[in-house]
Amino acid sequence: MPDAGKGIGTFHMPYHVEKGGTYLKDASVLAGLGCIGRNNILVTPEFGPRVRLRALTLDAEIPSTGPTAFDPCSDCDDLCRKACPQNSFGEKLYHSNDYGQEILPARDGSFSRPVCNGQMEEDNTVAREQTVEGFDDPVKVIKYCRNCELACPVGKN
Ligand code: B12
Ligand code: SF4
Ligand code: SF4
Repeated sequence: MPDAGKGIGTFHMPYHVEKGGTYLKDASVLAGLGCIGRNNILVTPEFGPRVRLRALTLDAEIPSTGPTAFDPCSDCDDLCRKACPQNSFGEKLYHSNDYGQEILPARDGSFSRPVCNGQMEEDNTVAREQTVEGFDDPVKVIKYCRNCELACPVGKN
């Protein structure tokens, strides 16, 4: 609920899109934080794709910065895609005509959500319990694939 009478109200933004959350990458591009790379995630000039996004809804009108011209992918040899263990970008699955818009996943419509998700399921299966600082008992630590993120050279320096 908005915090009425105490300045600008805030609303909790659910994380998942199907529960009322927003498309965080698209919102970030529109807010001028970076661009969607050929790895289908937000690439920022400062940290490359190695960022995690959260949103808070404010009860206020704030003008959007708008997208920037930042585009590191135009001079890159697709290091992100080559690092994918599942070849999630191997086939063009989305076409502008079918999708009703020019903006497509991974720019050219080649990102396969089920194929990438298969890697996440594999990562879950091989995860083992480990002793972790701050926890009394061993906990299951899942090391989800981040190859398309970690292979990107942007922001590494
Ligand atoms: C569901 C989900 C998944 C699913 C499906 C992914 C998908 N693309 O659909 C699975 C489990 C496979 C997944 C995998 C990963 N995910 Co994920 N995922 C999400 C979640 C919850 C929703 C994404 C979604 O449904 N998008 C809608 C679909 C239709 O769109 P899309 O495929 O992303 O394509 C759009 C963009 O490409 C965009 N676009 C393309 N060009 C342009 C240009 C402009 C100008 C604009 C405005 C938009 C735009 O338009 C397309 C159509 O809308 C978000 C959190 C959130 N609430 O946003 C995190 C999120 C996207 N995931 C994230 C991450 C890090 C990952 C992984 C690296 C796994 C990991 N180790 O964490 C992989 C990377 C996969 C990849 N290369 O895309 C981060 C990305 C951070 C970043 N730097 O952008 C997010 C934002 C979570 C977070 N809290 O930060 N994910
Ligand atoms: S590795 Fe290259 S093509 Fe992939 S997101 Fe980074 S700059 Fe773009
Ligand atoms: S998270 Fe791993 S499996 Fe999914 S697209 Fe990136 S590199 Fe491929």
